[in-house]
Amino acid sequence: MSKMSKQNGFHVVTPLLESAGMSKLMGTTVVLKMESSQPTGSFKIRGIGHMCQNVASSNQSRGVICSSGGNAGMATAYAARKLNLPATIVLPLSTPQLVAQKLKDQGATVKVVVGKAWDDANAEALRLAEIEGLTVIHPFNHPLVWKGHSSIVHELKASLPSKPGAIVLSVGGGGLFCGVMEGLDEVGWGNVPVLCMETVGADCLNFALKARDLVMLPDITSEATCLGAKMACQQAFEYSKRPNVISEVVTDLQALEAVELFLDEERVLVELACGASLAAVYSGLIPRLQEEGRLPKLLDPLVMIVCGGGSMNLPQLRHLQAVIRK
Ligand code: PLV
Repeated sequence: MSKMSKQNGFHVVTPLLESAGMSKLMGTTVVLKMESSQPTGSFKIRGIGHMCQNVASSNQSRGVICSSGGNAGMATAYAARKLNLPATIVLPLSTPQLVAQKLKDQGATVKVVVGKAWDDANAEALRLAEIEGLTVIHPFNHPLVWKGHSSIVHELKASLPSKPGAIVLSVGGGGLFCGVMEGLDEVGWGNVPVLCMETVGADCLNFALKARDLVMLPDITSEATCLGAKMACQQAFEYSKRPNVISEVVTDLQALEAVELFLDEERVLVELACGASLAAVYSGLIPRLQEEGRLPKLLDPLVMIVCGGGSMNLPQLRHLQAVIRK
């Protein structure tokens, strides 16, 4: 392992770009934190890379295992390869085919379970970890993962001229959200409004908030499989009770339309999981929340965390267009 990767982790400092199209739509400056530019295509490398480094530095691991909807697995496989650790990635059946190939290309062992939700893959990963003596890398529920993700906020602090008017992000199990909240507290931005976006059928955080209890979704019915954890992590549920946190849900169609518009306007192809966040702008949700008095009128600058996603390419986009618009 090189000295540099030891100091800086495996992630890169991502570009922060002003979006002309979104700024025009919102009537305020919208900036894009381009996590799609990370190695393996999503923010996941921040937290997962940090955790894998921790595991490697203890010199006690025989290898790592990660259950994943796709991106956490790709980040684990990438970091493990750099650290010379064997990696096993367990995927649910719903994960697009292209992910398994990418994982194998990173040298990981891939197991696909029969269940279609991430939770099914997780049960199998825990079982295998026990039998094979592997270290579990959780895709979202671990303080080291949150710590790694919190670096996003430190980068924002270093490059934004002022405190964000709001931050928009996607929630699967809530790891990204926990990391951002931790980072906001650390830089003294703890009262910045945070808009948590999910898709209908992968909306575990919204479901729990409505129930006022950390309950489990009966099933994952969204095509945004990377948001498909049936239950949010406890820490995400705790953070979501803060008054500056808003939880909202969009349909798969709204997320897809956002992915398409983003590709047209910004020339970057992202996953539906990321489309959920982009839809907050493109579907008119943010102005509606402002009218309802749930978000302040002056948002300058509105930060969109473009979480990205490596489980997307043109054939996969065409597949989703067919399935969602059928
Ligand atoms: N995806 C996880 C969990 O899946 C995974 O295994 O890859 N945006 C993208 C592109 C993602 O891949 C994920 C998580 C999220 C957002 C949500 O992040 P989280 O889980 O930290 O809230 C089931």
